[in-house]
Amino acid sequence: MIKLYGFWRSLAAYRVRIALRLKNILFEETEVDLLAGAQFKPDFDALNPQHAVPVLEHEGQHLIQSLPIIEYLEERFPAHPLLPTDALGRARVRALAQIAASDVHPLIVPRVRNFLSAEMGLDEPQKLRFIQHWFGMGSAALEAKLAREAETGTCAHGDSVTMADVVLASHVVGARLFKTDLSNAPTLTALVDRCLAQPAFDPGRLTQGH
Ligand SMILES: N[C@@H](CCC(=O)N[C@@H](CS)C(=O)NCC(=O)O)C(=O)O
Repeated sequence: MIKLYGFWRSLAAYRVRIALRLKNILFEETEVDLLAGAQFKPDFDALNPQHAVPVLEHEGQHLIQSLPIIEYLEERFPAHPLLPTDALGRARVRALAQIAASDVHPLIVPRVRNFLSAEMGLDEPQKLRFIQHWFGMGSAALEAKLAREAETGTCAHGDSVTMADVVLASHVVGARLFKTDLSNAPTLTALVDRCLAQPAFDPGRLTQGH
């Protein structure tokens, strides 16, 4: 049985959960309470010295980083593909995914937010401004790409759900959690809202505040 080490408030674990569900892969989830500091305990450090979720356990191996985990699932469980068959398509899907997962999300994770308050002295409104700024920048770039490019369909790439939709869903759910104004990203929010209507994209408690 595949095991996902995740947390209800983790956008990165949410991405892997969506991919597992879209591929109909049975898994069990162990919660790593990030709010209680469980990511720093020795037993979790042994799994991921980066002290972050998700970690995916499969066949005795432990994989980290949501995008490589999704790519691994794609290779090991090819049914219900999350990547296009053509190289250009795969590059576009990966680029959309990385705008959100590699360029925006790392700026708003708990360790960065904690550093901003503990080391830089930012108060809550200042931290929120920082978070909304980066979600806004990423959303503007995603909107421009999605609105301009002919490859965009009812989903981010064509009319079938890909890894791009998985990651864009986590981006929009996160942006809304931090009350980012997304009114200038109608293409992005419309396609994510179509995804969120599917059971595989259920964000669970993620929408319940931060
Ligand atoms: N790039 C990583 C991000 C992993 C990450 O930072 N996860 C967050 C939760 S979304 C975490 O566990 N943070 C712990 C902390 O910041 O202390 C991925 O996509 O898996």
